[in-house]
Amino acid sequence: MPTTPAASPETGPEPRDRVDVAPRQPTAAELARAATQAAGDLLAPPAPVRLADVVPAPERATPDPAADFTLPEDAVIRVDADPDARAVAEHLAELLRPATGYPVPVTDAADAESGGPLALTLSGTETRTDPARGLPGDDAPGDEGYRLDVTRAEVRITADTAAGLFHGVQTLRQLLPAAVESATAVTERWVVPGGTIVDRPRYAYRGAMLDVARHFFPVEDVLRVIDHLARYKLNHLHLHLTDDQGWRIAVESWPRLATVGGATEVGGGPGGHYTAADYRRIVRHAARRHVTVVPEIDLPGHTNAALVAYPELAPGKIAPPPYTGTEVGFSYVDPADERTYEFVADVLGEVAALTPGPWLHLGGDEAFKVPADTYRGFVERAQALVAATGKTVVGWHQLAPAGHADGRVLQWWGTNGEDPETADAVRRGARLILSPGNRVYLDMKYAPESPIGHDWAGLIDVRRAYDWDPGTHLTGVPAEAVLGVEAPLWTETVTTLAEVEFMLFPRLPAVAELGWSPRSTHDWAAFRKRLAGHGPRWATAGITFHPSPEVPWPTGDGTHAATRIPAQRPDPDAADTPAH
Ligand code: TNX
Repeated sequence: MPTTPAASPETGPEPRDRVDVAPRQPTAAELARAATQAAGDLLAPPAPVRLADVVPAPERATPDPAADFTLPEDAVIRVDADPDARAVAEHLAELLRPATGYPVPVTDAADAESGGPLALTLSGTETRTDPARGLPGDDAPGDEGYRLDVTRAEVRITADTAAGLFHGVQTLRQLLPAAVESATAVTERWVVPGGTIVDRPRYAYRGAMLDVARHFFPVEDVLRVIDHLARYKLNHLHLHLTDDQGWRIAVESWPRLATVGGATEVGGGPGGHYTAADYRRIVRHAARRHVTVVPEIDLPGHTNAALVAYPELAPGKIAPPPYTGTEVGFSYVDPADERTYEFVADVLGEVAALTPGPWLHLGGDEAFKVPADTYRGFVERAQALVAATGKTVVGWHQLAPAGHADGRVLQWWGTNGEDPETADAVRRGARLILSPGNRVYLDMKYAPESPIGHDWAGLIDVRRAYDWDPGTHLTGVPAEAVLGVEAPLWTETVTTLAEVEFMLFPRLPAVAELGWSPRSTHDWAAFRKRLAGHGPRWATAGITFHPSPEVPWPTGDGTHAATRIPAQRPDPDAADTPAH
């Protein structure tokens, strides 16, 4: 892999070029697209991939340079006759066919003789169900782990579960040349580096959040975001479905929530909402990629859109005007009216029924106008209504002062690693998802000149997103209480899929590595080099990304891409969302 970093990890990145501001301000989409295109142009033809180049870093990788595998044109994928495993094999075939142009048929074990040289094997459920083993032992892959063996003769992925096979497939994808990301056939030697990877996640919950309320994103955009998560072994997509500016999920018993409450967004655009069928499509696409959807209905605050649709829910019973600005904390549903709890029960019941995953996110943030005691009472009733649906409560850490509910999970988004109230809730049984605002808030700008984003939690470039430890981050919280990490993307300033991608890449893979890789692999200097090899993959896949100066992207003439960060001038023809 070419590594010609101009900056050492000790001294940090070189200062960026000054960017002149054009007299006509280009749109954010134009800027993001132009920056990415220029970054793509700077990327040299990638060098061969090494077994240790995978992101997130595997638990163990043992290269065998004598065992490189080359994919033959007549390759067949052989898989166990299990429907979920078979679906993973089909997924692998779909990944391989466009760029290789090979037919890549899938066959199950019944006619194994004819299959190979790609094999996906369920090692049997015995490692999970054998009571003597209990939790995954030293080598057991567990619910999501896998083993990948690459020899000259074959590539074999073995796991206890289809999820494990799926993660193994994502690893294999990264071990193929970057050209595998091409949507059309290319001539390439499809070499996979020889050796063995044994891998499993550090945390069970690894997620990202998309705010579809501030700006609405159509189903297709959400599906593509799910694909991005899956690439990096993230397994939860949290959808922030409701806020002051829009209500995005159809609720049959309260139809005006979507039809009226959904018809607005930040900046005055038309908004939109997901029908039950749309939402099911999202959930299905996610499930096929072993991603669980976590729906959030934000209560009792962040509810202006609901109040516009149903003034009876408003304190004072007067409809507020629709809101398309970006302030927070002014709205709330009337906690003193029993009708509010009927509304909460109806909405949570319908959303729960549409959602196969175990979680319902109650929001709970920034209800500034609700007095503390009233807020606690409201949350305790809402938590009970979640329990009545059979789901487990997730909520922003503002829920902490309310009584514990069985299994409840708090999502911490503070910025200083100190929060006695949250630590106390953990002592009472809560587990935590860590989303520290100053580390993983993907709506923060990378740098002062970033075309979109906020900076209230600071500027977050790749190193800042990567270089912290979820296990020790919050004072007074034991490592065992941490269920995982999640990177939220709020969309007050984010309006298109290209802008979503610009904010996700390259920070999302950094957060994914915190969630998946053992702490022993954590190493910024090594990570930035591994990550650099992904630039050509994103460029090939048409994924918009921020060409961070902290990452030694491979360049044609051996210079560091950061020294040539493009002046962020738009290419007038490049404002569209990239095709994929
Ligand atoms: C805080 S974080 C919010 C959101 C905003 C975000 C902007 C949280 C739970 N609430 O309502 O969109 O800041 O960065």
